[in-house]
Amino acid sequence: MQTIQHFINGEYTPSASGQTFEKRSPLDNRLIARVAEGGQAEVDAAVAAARAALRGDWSRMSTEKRVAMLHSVADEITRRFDDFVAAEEADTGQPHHVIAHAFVPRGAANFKIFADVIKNVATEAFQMDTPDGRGALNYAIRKPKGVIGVISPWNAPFLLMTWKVGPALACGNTVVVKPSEETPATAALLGEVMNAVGVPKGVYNVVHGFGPAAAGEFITRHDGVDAITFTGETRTGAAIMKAAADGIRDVSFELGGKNAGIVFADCDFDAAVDGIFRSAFLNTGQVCLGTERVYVERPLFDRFVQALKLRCESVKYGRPKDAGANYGPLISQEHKRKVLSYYERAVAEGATVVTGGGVPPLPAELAEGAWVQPTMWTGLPETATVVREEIFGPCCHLRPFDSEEEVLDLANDNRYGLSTTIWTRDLGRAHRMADGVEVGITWINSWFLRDLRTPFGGSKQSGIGREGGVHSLEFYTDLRNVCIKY
Ligand code: NAD
Ligand code: 6OD
Repeated sequence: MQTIQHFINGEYTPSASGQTFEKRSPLDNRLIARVAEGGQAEVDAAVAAARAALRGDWSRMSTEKRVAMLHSVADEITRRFDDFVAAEEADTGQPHHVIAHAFVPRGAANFKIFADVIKNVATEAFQMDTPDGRGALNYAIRKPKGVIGVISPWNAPFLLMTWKVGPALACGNTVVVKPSEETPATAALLGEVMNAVGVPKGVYNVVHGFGPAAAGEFITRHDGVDAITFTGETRTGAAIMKAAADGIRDVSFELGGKNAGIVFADCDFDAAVDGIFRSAFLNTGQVCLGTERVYVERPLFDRFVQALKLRCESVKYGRPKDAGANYGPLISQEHKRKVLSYYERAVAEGATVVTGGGVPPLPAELAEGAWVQPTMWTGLPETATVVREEIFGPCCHLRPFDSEEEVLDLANDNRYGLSTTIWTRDLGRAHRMADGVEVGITWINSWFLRDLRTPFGGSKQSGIGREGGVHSLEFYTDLRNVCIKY
């Protein structure tokens, strides 16, 4: 069994109290690690290390050297690729191909893209008239914001944590990371990478532990933390915003979603079935950008439901590296209970269960894992709980529609506004729909296709701010104006 420690000031360390918590495998509920449980003492130590590093070698390092160092971080992640894949597989139980082809390579890319952004970005300048006719020049400079608290979730742990750490470090900040208690492994492993490539001590710190009244909250309330970037549930975002308000700390939030998939009758049918299947069931439905509400134009509805059902019923359950396995467990027993309670609620509220709805039959060695079936419902009104609330599991409700106007109203009738995937061959309609949906990210005839230079974030209650490319600089730097009188 593994022991996972904090990474503070360049060193792996246990908690001062000696306290640990259990990490169990989602595959079979086996105990796989004991993780140091951080409290105020560890957060204080990590913040002190991060503040000291801000004044040390890190702040004196030229941009060119910092950029080169972040490229080295990415290269070292690639060199240690198998270790990162194994760590993520152990924490999440997701299929090898998802982790190896999508999640871990993004961890490396998250350092490279922001290193390149910072190398190439310009700032604005304005020449102005003055009463004496001589004029003045204004120009803006960007400085690191300081110590950034990074609080990340469990669903794509390495991708989502590095998506924040990459730009934070590229902009010259230092970080204190609190990974999800469900997925501590890759954040810990990244400490080895930082040391291997010579990132100064204290630049990257990790404190493991829980959220409310624990390490997570202590970071958000710490006077030595200048800003908080958070990915997770909308409810948690509200709690963090309250904590950050006391210190007037800036926040960047990527929050929940209840995303609509919209399929028009003129779509490429096979591509749409495949796209909606991936968007609803990849990572066992634990993707913030995933689709839990599917609207299909009426002439296609029955055929579409049958085709998606077939895909759901042909998933292969298994361990990450089992031959052919393409479907993993949920992250934990707690999340399994939550998702199954929504499955029961759907039936209680009158859903027709097209497929799934429970726990799959599994070999004895997986029986204790956090497995649930991919599930499809039809027949519910838009007011039903499973149509309104984010479930974050492998399930979706499907409903027919008759017009663009109707489906736009249906799609927008939700407090969330993260993403939409729209399937049509009509270019004009694609543009009209993209213009009308109230979300931060729209995909047409695709899903989760990412160009890391683009603005990424949620509208309505799905987030605050945009990250990606130069947009990340708005949060991770302090933009200051200098006015020079001629
Ligand atoms: P969560 O909000 O429960 O936890 C996220 C992190 O916050 C964890 O590290 C947790 O320990 C910490 N935390 C919890 N309470 C806290 C508090 N009071 N103060 C400080 N930290 C606290 O989310 P989760 O269950 O880990 O992740 C799933 C959620 O994340 C879903 O709602 C999903 O939509 C969302 N998500 C959003 C995006 C996005 O880009 N918009 C991406 C991934 C996940
Ligand atoms: O691609 C990204 O940058 C990103 N933040 C993805 C989020 C996935 C949510 O589960």
